[in-house]
Amino acid sequence: MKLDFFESDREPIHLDMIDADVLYYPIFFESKKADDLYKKLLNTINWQQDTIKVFGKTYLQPRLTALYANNSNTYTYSNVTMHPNLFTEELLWIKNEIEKVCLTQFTTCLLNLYRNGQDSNGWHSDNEKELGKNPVIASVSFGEERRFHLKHKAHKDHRKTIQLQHGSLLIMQGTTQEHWLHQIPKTSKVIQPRINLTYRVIQ
Ligand SMILES: O=C(O)CCC(=O)C(=O)O
Ligand SMILES: [Mn+2]
Repeated sequence: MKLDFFESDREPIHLDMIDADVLYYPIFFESKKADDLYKKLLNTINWQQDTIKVFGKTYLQPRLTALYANNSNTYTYSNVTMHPNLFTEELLWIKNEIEKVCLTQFTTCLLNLYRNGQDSNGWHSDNEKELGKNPVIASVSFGEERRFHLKHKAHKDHRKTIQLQHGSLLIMQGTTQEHWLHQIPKTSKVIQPRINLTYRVIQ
């Protein structure tokens, strides 16, 4: 019997962080599968660019986003309310793969498309009320590698940087969102697009 591609080799790295529980699987999807998913998502997702309000001023969000779910529950952050599309076949397949290691039944996927190095995601926690306390956030990356920064809210010298590689999975759970912020900074390098999927539970 042929086993599913290296399912048994999926090994996470536990990040050494206080007040947090963060796991990183550098190779969660093998590279050919990751290439196929990247192309399919880039071309079929209903990408949108929302206007956000920061300190009373409106800006175009510095990336494209989309919301998919198996229910019709909306998700509101930075004064933007997103309405979900129904999960596509690929998003359901990925959800099923990550649920093998997460023990969480995700309802929703928020997608980000960083078109180039000028696209970014500012410091924030995933702490919206829809997510409840101590949410499990499963974050999948395809395409260009980008730096992911984490910093502790109270201990400013506690910082982490991870290069989120093509086909990787990062899981943030426990008290991570309560105590830490994260961001994807801009880069002046000329780079290719990156797609990020964060699976969440929105009741
Ligand atoms: O692009 C990423 O890796 C992070 C995305 C993120 O933090 C979010 O959408 O809340
Ligand atoms: Mn986030």
